[in-house]
Amino acid sequence: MNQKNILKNGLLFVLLCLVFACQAPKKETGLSSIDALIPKPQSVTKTTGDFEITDKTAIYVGNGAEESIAIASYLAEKLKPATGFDLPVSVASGQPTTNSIVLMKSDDSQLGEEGYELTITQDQIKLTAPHAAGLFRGVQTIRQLLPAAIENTELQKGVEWEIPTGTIRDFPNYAYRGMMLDVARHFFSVEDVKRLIDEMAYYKLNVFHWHLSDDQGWRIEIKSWPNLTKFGGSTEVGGGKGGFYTQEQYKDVVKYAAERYITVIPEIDMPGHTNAALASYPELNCSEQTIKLNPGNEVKRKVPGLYSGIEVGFSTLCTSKEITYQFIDDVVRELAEMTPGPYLHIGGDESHATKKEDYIPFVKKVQEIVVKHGKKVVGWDEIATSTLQPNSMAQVWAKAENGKLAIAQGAKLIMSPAKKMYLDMSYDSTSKLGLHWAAYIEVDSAYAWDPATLVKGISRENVYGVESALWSETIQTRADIDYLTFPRLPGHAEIGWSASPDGTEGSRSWEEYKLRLATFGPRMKAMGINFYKSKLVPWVE
Ligand code: TNX
Repeated sequence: MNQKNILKNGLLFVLLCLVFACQAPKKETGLSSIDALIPKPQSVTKTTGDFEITDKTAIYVGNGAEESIAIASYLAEKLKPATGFDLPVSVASGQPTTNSIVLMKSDDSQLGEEGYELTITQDQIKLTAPHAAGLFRGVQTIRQLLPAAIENTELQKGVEWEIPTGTIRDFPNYAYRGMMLDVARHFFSVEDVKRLIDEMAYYKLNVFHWHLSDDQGWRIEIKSWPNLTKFGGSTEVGGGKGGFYTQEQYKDVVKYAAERYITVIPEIDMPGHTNAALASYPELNCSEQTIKLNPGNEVKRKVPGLYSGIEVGFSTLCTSKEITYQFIDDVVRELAEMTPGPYLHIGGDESHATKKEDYIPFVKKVQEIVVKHGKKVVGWDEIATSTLQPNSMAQVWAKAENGKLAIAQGAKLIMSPAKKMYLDMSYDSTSKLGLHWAAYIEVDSAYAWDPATLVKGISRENVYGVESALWSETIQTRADIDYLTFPRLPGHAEIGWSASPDGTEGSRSWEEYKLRLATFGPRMKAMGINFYKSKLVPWVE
């Protein structure tokens, strides 16, 4: 054949393939579940066959540790509604054999704090991990290996609850994989927060960052400063009634998260983003404030009123008053007392109303207060313009330069670049929810990048982890949270958990990932998640 003919035949072949593919019936199931896991495990070895969960399946824990029993019971509970099976959980005496799911602690320390190994044969599922957190992460893999119908809350008849056989060995790339929810711009109930925590757990996230205060609302009860919630908690963006969490509710959420091996990091944003506090306690203001709501619309008054707009950067605590630090000390003390996790987030972003020469010593002082109360500091990237405490971390959202300042001080970074990880950015110009000051973020753009190569001068060893951020100016309901969060969060979860094939942006393949994500359509649907049905994803029906 001459060159022309080769070209002609090649073209014909491509054309035929295209026509054929167009006419092929839509695949119903997409990839096998073991090929579709999100986040992608470090290693998967498939064998042929299936393990089937039946009403005779028993769950065993290999040793009596209370935590393992709790995780096994969590699994049984997750399996119950759709299958109708009430699988017994018990401590194994001897070697459990056929038709069993076994959870066991191992001394495979290579797997680290959250790693696990899953060995599935036709007779048995064996989940082992050196720590309880690993067993819990492995249970999420078991859920994802089952048919999507497993996530229904109603009984599903006629489904074979099969899991493909093979071995999965898995552990996270980054130690910190978080999500932030802003409950200040709009308030969300304890129930909504718990649901989000459940959704995070499914994708193996391990940090819930709770943005508890801002200009529009103060959402956490502080017993020594009761007006914060009494006044500051009484509104939200758009003028709705707002709300706040009692300390009991806060502790309940912390416990709920801990049962899912998720650490809560509470944030009190300061010195800016503090209008709700300033309106609640006049003494936190400097004598007179110029409140800039819009350029050309400047108001001078002693104490600001409550605020329900969405402008940023107009408020500041009075950094020169002693009472301000008494206030912060009390807030940090009460928060630290009910937060078992190691970190408190001090905000520090967009303090445009604070003079630079006041901001720098302020951030330094606040870190000292946090450390005095036994916690480490996380703050938005701006805090790196001050002197950081040895264990403080900077969360890079806007300025990579600030990230580099933090690195130069020996600090680690949490990567939340707004152009990639801000879940409040709209998908495209037709999206009805969200803002777009940083970017429109379609599902592919949220996924195909790498935190260790995004910015020159910030590399793998500087990055402690990644965090998705959901600001709530434009969202009010659980369905709204879902819509902006899904399906971008699974992609972010993978960026945090799964090492990108060769550490470069290009090696995280959207073309490969989108086929896996497509199989999560039915899963999200079964979970009742109001996700955005991006046209870029070949959703499985
Ligand atoms: C910037 S990100 C903010 C928030 C807004 C958000 C809206 C950051 C540290 N500050 O106050 O809610 O943009 O996208």
